[in-house]
Amino acid sequence: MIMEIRNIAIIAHVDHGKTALTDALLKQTGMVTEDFSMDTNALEKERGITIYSKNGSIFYKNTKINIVDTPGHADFGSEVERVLRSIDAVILVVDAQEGPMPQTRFVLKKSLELGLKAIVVINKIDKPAQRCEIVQEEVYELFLDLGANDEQLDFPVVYAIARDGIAKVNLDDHSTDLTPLLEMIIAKVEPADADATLPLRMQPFNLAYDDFLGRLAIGRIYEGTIKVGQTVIVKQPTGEIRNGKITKLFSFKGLAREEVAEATAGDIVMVAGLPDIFIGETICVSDSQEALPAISIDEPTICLNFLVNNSPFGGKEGKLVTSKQIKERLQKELEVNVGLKIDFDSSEYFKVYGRGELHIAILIENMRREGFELQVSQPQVIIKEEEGKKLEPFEEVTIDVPTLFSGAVIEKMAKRKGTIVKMDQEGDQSRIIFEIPTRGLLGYRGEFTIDTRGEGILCTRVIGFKPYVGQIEKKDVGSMISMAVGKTAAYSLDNLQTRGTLYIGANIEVYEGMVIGNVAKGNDLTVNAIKGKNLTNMRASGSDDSIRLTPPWELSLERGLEIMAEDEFLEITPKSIRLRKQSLSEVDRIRASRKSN
Ligand SMILES: Nc1nc2c(ncn2[C@@H]2O[C@H](COP(=O)(O)OP(=O)(O)OP(=O)(O)O)[C@@H](O)[C@H]2O)c(=O)[nH]1
Ligand SMILES: [Mg+2]
Repeated sequence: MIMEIRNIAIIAHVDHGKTALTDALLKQTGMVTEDFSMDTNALEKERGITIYSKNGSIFYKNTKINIVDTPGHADFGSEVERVLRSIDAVILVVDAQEGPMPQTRFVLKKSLELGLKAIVVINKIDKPAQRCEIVQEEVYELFLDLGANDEQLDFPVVYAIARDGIAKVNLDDHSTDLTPLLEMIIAKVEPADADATLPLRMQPFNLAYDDFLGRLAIGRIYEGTIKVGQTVIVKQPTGEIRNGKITKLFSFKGLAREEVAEATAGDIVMVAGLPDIFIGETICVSDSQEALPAISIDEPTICLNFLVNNSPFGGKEGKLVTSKQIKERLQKELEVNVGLKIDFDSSEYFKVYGRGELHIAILIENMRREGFELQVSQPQVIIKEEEGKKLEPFEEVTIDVPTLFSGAVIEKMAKRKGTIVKMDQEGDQSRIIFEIPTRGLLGYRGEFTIDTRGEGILCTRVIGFKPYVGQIEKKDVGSMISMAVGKTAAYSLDNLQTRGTLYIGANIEVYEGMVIGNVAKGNDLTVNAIKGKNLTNMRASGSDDSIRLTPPWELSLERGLEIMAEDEFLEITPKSIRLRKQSLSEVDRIRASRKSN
């Protein structure tokens, strides 16, 4: 018997509870055990965020519901975009306190444009500061604002405590599980359009890899039936074709893949046997069939260079260090990371284009965990030229802060060429929306956290390219650079820490040209950090042991990317993150700066 199929994606702003909801749906339908979470990747677990879209399925009342959980962070927007074409409706989760946020708008806009209908889940209704009614109103306005048609505007609403696996249709209903949401899905999401009699057309939206089977494509069958052993044609959106053969076929049961002999239109399945299959291509059976519309993904906004680590400490800590190894790894990444672009033309570096600092940072973090060593240059925004005019990407930044700190935020944002679009105050909390060139925003997050004592929330959304705004002055600290090779001495650091913030503590190996801290006032400063107390001078008071250093502000990958200057490289190894000048000796630096002026 063929079951009815419903295909849905869960979308929302970051942290509004998509994964909690997906997990609870899987648990309550008996697909996974109690302590399971869809955030299975090591980095996802560590950071408590979703990075990759993932799909699974549940069975309810003789219906198979394929569910795609998506990430909410703006940098992973392409992970959402690529799945939206393959599903029939979205569950839009909105936090009952925060209301619609920038990424709510982004993902809803993409969904509405594709003609998808939504079920709105107002989540976290257990929060003491929930504002369910107002939030519901705001969601309606957002739909209107984004040009939803009448059918889309008529969205059903479910209230939820996703964390506890509870959903209800009316706020004062009594409910102990997600049945009301499941019923809503069955009632409101149309069964997958499934004409099994037509010739096969299937489109992958995700790729996976298996040591034995090679590349796997996860996609939706739009028409027809797919069978193991079948000869197929792969058609690119441009019309080019190649031949292939399906060697294995899997359907999803919970998160497990279940080998099947055939699958029919409407379902989401995984196929093996097409070693060069790519996202957005069409798997079909005859050249006369039209390719399915391409899956469109927004353009990257920032870029930086990846290069071999040629620092004096290069090659000591990693096992994959050559240009060839880095190139192969980046080529592999391109197959699965649809928001990424890479230019391999230069012989000295690979130019990597991404959707934001976190998008790039996750790639680098994965690489260092695999044993790679590399250097990267400062992230730069992508400047376009259109009709002789220079254009740069702009972002809308939504900031929630205690009103006490709003002055400091406005001042800093103005300096970085941000302008206020809207300002609201509720109690002693303020929400300020700015428009700012991405270039101005780069490097601001760290300062924002300090300026708002960690109590502010900042989220962004790329709004497109606008005329270039000219020079932006934002860096008012210089770099403190080691002039010597050796181990840092507490005695020297004790003096140096009065000049700025140190990135390293005592007894750390440094090299000439390595950046060991910043200088609060003024330009770069070359220093000696390895000089110990002069031991022959017996009258010198105090010993190294009595020196109490302020704990260093240690560089993480993201901090490094954020604070690094244009003439620096961030050196990344499985064990260390170091910042260095591109020119290691002071003489070379002076020469280089003369040349560029
Ligand atoms: N109070 C409360 N907390 C919840 C609820 N649902 C989820 N949370 C918490 O909210 C946090 C974020 O939940 P996630 O499910 O990871 O959010 P997400 O939308 O998947 O986040 P990203 O995938 O990173 O965008 C977690 O700490 C959850 O425990 C809820 O109904 N009430
Ligand atoms: Mg999640």
